Amino acid sequence: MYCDQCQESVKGTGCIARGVCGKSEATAKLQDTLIYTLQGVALCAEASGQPLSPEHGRLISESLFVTVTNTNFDDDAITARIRQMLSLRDELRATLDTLPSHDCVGWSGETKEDFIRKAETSGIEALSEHEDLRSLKSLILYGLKGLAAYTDHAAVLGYTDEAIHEFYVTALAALTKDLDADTLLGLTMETGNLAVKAMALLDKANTETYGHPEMTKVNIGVGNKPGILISGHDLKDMEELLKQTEGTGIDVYTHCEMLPAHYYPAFKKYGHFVGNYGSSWWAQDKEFESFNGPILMTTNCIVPVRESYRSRISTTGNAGYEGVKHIAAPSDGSAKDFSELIEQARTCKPPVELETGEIVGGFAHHQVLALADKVVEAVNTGAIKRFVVMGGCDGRHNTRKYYTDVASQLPEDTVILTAGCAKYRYNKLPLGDIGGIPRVLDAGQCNDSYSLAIIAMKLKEVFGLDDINDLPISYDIAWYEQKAVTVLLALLALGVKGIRLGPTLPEFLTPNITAALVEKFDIRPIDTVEGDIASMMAGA
Ligand code: FS2
Ligand code: SF4
Repeated sequence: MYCDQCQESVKGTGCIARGVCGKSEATAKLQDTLIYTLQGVALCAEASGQPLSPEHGRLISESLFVTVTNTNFDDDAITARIRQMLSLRDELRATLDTLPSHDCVGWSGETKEDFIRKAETSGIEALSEHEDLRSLKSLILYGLKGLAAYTDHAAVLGYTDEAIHEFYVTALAALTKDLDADTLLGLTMETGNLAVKAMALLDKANTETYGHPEMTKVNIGVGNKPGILISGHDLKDMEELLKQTEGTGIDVYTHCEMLPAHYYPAFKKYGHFVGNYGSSWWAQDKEFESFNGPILMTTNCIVPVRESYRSRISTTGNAGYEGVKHIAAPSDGSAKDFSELIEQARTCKPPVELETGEIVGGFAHHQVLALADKVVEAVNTGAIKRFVVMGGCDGRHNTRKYYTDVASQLPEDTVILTAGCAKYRYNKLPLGDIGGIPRVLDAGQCNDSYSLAIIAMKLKEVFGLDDINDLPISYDIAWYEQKAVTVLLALLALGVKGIRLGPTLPEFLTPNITAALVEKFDIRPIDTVEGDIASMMAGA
């Protein structure tokens, strides 16, 4: 196996025997073969000259999502996906008079072992012999994976965009071709443009379905009834779980990236939606143990499951984990059935209390723009000197203490704008407020980074500026998995320059490609806490 797609990839070599994330060699290879199969689908779709049907576009979104870090560790589920995508490729291929000449169009396999073997010649290393071109292709592929995850969340709510499906064809087909660096750089920027579209689509889907997030205080303590814990990013699953648990005497809690569900008006009516339990994804092994009740993982991030809660955890949607119960969506489109979780919860003890109090969030674009007068006045009077966007991902490594230290040491006239699980490094610090505006404004999940871009563009308009980079906003982004790559490409496509990226730059970027990004976008690695704060406060 060879995998370098996340920030925790082994430095210098990538993960080559087993993933730091817990991904086995077989799982990694199956995921590579799934991507290779999608390349065959894309080449055949491109050659047909016909747009993908919405169903086929959806299948590609799901298949890409399955390969995002910490989403699916179930070899049988990935094998089934490969078979499904091979038959889609064959269906498209049968319509062609002339076949594209590439192995991904013609190869075939049947068994899991065939698919594992195929990865030996079709993984990331096969994208190009030239390391810089491979680096650019990796950047496009990883951006595409995150983009697909967001697109799939929107599709679950009935929102689709053909342009995104068409881009899957263009980008996946491009991975099979000998293209020069300029063409691949252009495609990288196009991935950013489509990432903006995907995040806008998901924002529309979420807010039209569940209302605009509102400023909300979320309880971080526990009640005295048994509960079900829901994690991941899928708001439709959240809705269904709340509906099905209503009146059962079972409480519902969020974990990690599901925290922002509390901010949506549609979910506030549920009295048994008690609060958020615990913290970031990587702490789940301990926190799931002490939660005591059933846990539903709707997407990433899953960490290797401990025996102590194996019988209590389930996956759904694109998430999967070998040996763990999977709750599939019925093929007739009816609601998923969470009754087993409810029955199991009745036999469980209430959660062990980890902490008490409240955290505040819900500052997506609609809420912040409702406060725009207050915000603009605070900037004009000098009460707010600078905004620092600190969105993105959290991760296991101690080096991420940098973000806690930056948050706690930033001057008191600064406001942190955040989205994603990166916030768990500082969202419980007593940072106070500026004239009633909290110093940490949480927009929501990682996809709600879109909100931060909308806020910046609105401020640019209000302050009559020509360039988004003239705003008193600095970007100190933390990345871990491929959705953060997508968010980064979206910010670059929107013209944001001078982004700090940490805790380390991606392993898959070669020195030459890093230099190109530095030259074009002034991307920089994080440095010392003191140095970065001084530099950000000076507008650099
Ligand atoms: Fe955090 Fe993990 Fe949101 Fe990422 S819970 S790193 O997948 O998507 O952010
Ligand atoms: Fe390694 Fe990250 Fe790939 Fe897992 S997803 S195998 S940790 S690079």
